[in-house]
Amino acid sequence: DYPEYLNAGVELTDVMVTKGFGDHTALIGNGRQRTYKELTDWTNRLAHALVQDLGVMPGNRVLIRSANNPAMVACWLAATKAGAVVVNTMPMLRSGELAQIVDKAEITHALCDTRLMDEMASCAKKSKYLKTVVGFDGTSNHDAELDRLALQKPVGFEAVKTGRDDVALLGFTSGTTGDPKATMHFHRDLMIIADGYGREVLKVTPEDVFVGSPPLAFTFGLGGLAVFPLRFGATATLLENASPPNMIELIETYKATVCFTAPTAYRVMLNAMEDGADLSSLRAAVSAGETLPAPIYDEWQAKTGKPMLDGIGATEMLHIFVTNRFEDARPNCTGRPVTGYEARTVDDNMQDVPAGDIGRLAVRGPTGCRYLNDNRQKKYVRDGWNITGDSFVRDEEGYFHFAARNDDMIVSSGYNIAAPEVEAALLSHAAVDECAVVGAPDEQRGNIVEAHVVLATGFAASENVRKMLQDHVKAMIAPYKYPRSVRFHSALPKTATGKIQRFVLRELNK
Ligand code: 3SK
Repeated sequence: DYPEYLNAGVELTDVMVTKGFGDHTALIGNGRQRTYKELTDWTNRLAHALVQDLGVMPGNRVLIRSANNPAMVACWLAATKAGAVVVNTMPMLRSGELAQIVDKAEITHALCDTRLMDEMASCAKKSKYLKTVVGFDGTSNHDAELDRLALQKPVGFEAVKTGRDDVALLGFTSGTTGDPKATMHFHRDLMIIADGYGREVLKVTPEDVFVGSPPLAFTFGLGGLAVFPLRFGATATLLENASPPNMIELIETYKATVCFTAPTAYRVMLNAMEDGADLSSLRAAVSAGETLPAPIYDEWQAKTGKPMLDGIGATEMLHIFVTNRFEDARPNCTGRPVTGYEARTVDDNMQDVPAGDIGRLAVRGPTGCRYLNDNRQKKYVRDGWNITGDSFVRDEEGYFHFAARNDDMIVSSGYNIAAPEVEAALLSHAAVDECAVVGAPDEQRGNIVEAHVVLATGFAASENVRKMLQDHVKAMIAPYKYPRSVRFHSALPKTATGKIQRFVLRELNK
């Protein structure tokens, strides 16, 4: 029931001022705080500059390149107000990766933090689409071309009257396979994730202060660190380098109440609590992007008295669609669908598998899944259901339990072994800080279970430690699942969004 004409940029700024939040702090970052009124004026001036000086027209695809900071949020909102279709990108992308996005999305304009201009400029030089690249000052000192243009403009801007089903955003999947897909999201989708997950599950209020690590370029971050806070008059804190110590500092300084990050960061925070870090202001700890190991869930509950909210989302669906809730969160459980979404576990023929069996997770809901110009649509969307890359078990009560990424099932001597189960067993040993389990080719068994382990401080790689971990797994779960191969690393390869790149580990055996 959203109005026929809806502009998400306006909803998250001007409308919030009209609702009385003008003097409330909207964004904190790079040493500055902005109220909703200041953010509204800032985005309106920027929108004028985009339209008048850069010639942005409704429907143009505008790329934004930045780390998480208030200026990036302002550019995103301004381009949205101008009716553009925005593609937010991560700062670490190189010109070749930017070129893939520019070509796929037919980007005409790029707004780039001046500190990240080199790769953008070299991408633009070779592009047949991208004609306008303009710098903005990510440090919020208004000391770049786009800022100077904006400063000359009035604070009132008549936003483009976009339809609620006009495309506002293209989300690129992280592209670990090297062939990224873009998913289209409408103006109304941005409202739906806030009014669904944000309102129903997180119960956001204007008193909330958000903190977190996912990049705004990843829709997990855009929702958690911009859309949810701004929709409800709350405050978002933004970190260009969201290491756990930096997040802890923000939580302590601003008494943050809601945190969005991945399990590995929560593990570091739990350790920091032992050394006196005060995270008592947090009322919601949202974990997604990776499976949440039960020991982290349990320790968080024990130390804070509150459950962690594990959830699964997808760029395809814009945000989280199955989640635990405060009222009935459980360890080793991802919960139930967010209102408005339906989830099933299916076999290869789209038939429901019985409760208790592993099946492929399929989801249907109002925010997806629509790929841009991609014939993989028919592979990943069947009968209106998006087939995710994950296998889950649905229990009798309708709760979903993660089993494995579809490529994380290891078939060894005819046994189906879910790699995350072995990972959970390893993680329950004090010697293991992080681990990833993959299948390694083996002549006799087809595959063997191979564990890649980062040891905790105080433990060193040795034959004894290897044997100790193997025995530990044999004692925890069916012995045939133990890792016949254990390899030690100082760090595991990860994507920009913090997901362990298991394919890189698999490559080690090729
Ligand atoms: O689970 C994820 O990877 C995800 C992706 C996009 C948006 C939200 C989430 C949690």
